[in-house]
Amino acid sequence: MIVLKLGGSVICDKSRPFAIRYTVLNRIAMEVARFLQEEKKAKLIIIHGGGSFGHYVVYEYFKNKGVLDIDALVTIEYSMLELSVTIASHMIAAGVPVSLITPHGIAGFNLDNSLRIYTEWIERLLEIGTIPLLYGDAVISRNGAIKILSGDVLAWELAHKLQADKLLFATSVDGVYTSNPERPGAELLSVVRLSEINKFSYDKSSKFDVTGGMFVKLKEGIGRIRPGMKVYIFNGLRNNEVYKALKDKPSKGTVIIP
Ligand code: IP8
Repeated sequence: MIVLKLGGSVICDKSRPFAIRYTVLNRIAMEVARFLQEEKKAKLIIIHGGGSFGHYVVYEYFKNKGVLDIDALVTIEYSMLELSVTIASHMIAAGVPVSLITPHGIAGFNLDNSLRIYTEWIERLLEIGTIPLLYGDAVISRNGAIKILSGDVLAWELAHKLQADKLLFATSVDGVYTSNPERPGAELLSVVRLSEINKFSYDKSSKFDVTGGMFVKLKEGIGRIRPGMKVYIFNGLRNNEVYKALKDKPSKGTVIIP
């Protein structure tokens, strides 16, 4: 089974609120469709990030109110659902039979901050041949606190719990760099060992990013990666790269190992 996480900065222009990159989305939908035509038995889950929808709304609530209240919860949920419906419609139009699942209905946090996801119906949906589509969302914890569940965390957790063979992170950069890739001297790493990630220094990926960008993507793998799970971080803005990663042949990128 494969878990594919489409980064929010791949499907959206994160420098502008509510801006979807329709051309990229179309292309990726076609690449996934091509893969599924070739690999008819493949089991795939797609997860997408908050892009300039979720991150922007959370950022605005924090800026104006300092906390996430019920109004924030339902507005974040709604804006993420809007983004996801657009992604679902492009996928379905390309022939990718996605089944859209709202994460706040099946996931939340325990009091110790561990994530709890009800996965039974995701597994059934996979078995009958649909492609479950989920996303980073606003969820609640057992004491009613409102929290942001990053799509990266969701991707790692589902890959771990459902024993995925492959976890693919399509991002807007070529992989993991030694520091923020916009800084001079940052070098692309072909392999990253999760036990060594504290060596790197990262800034947030953009002004609106509320879940921590690349560092969180890596950190959340600790304890969730298992030997034999192939984990790639690659550039989903490059043509055919999602297809190639699905086929196990990304042309450039970073392999993550325990
Ligand atoms: O972009 C964040 O998901 P991510 C989701 O995968 C929200 O970290 C609601 C900001």
